Amino acid sequence: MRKNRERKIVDFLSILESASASGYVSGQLLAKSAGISRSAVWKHVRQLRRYGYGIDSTHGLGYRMVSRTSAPVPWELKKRLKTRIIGKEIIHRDSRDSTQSIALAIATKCPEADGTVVILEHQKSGRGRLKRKWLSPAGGLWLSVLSRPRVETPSMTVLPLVAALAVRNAIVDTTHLRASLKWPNDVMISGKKVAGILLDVSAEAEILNYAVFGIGINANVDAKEIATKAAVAQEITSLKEELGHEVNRLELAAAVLQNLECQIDKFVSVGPGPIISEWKKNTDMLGTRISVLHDGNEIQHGIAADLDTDGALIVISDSGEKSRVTSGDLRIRF
Ligand code: BT5
Repeated sequence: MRKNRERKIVDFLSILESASASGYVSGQLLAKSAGISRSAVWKHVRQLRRYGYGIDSTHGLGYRMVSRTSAPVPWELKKRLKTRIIGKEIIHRDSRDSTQSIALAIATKCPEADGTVVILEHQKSGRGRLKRKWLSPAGGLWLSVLSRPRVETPSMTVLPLVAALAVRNAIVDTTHLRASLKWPNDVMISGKKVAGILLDVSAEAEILNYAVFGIGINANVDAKEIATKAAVAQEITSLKEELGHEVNRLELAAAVLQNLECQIDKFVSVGPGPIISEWKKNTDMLGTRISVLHDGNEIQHGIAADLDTDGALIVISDSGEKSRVTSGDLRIRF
């Protein structure tokens, strides 16, 4: 039903687009070319405007498309993707609870589904790690990707780093901002968090069944407003604030999906080595003093010395003792 509606709007869009190339097109002609009624033309125009297309309507002249959308709608996103698996199926909705719960439901219900992408314009109950809330107003890029990479369970711990690296690279490709990585799953700009990754996995015996990568990027949102509404534990920012103008979320989403597939493929074919070394090249935190927090309480501090081959953080305490940290949050100490 929904697929059918989407098909109709995409067909209408291509008719309007090609007619607009030579000026205004009358409602009557549009109706005739699309095989729909005049009132259906008006409904389609209203729908396309809601999706972010600029359509001018002038009495006596008709309609003309004046600008394309920058929203990550499936038909535009698919045109930009050169991926093999990720994004073959894209679900885009205005508002639901969380992209992660939708993608998880698909993962359990449809064992053949692989590469499915779920995007919401607004999440009513966005999730962070450890049952934390993730505020997700309109303007952000909130998406989940269902993936079934052939990896063995011991190397699963590297998956959050795979995704964080892909998101960092996508932000750099799209905005040219200087984005860096913070262990375990944050993307930072000027010391402030701009994006976070949530990973849910299911595994049987030694084999990963599926992974759902939840990706939240503060794209065109007001970070200060988010910070006052949520109990944010660290300074946050948005791409809009760092750039001084809005980012094209459609191009950003395409870059995220493209980079994610590329990093997953690399991980599956050559293992964690290249991921770990690229991650280390793109972080500012190695060599700095950090505190490791669990539930907001400091449990350890020292120098963030290195990243182990499984993605664990190696910390050297003041007394020179080396230890591995496999979970928690970090606070950089100055
Ligand atoms: C994360 O959690 O960083 C993972 C966030 C994943 C969100 C995506 S959106 C699409 C998908 N669907 C979901 O329901 N979730 C995923 P965590 O490491 O727990 O970070 C939470 C902390 O990040 C907060 O305490 C804040 O300090 C900070 N933060 C930054 N931007 C935020 C935002 N928009 N909302 C809430 N907290 C934010």
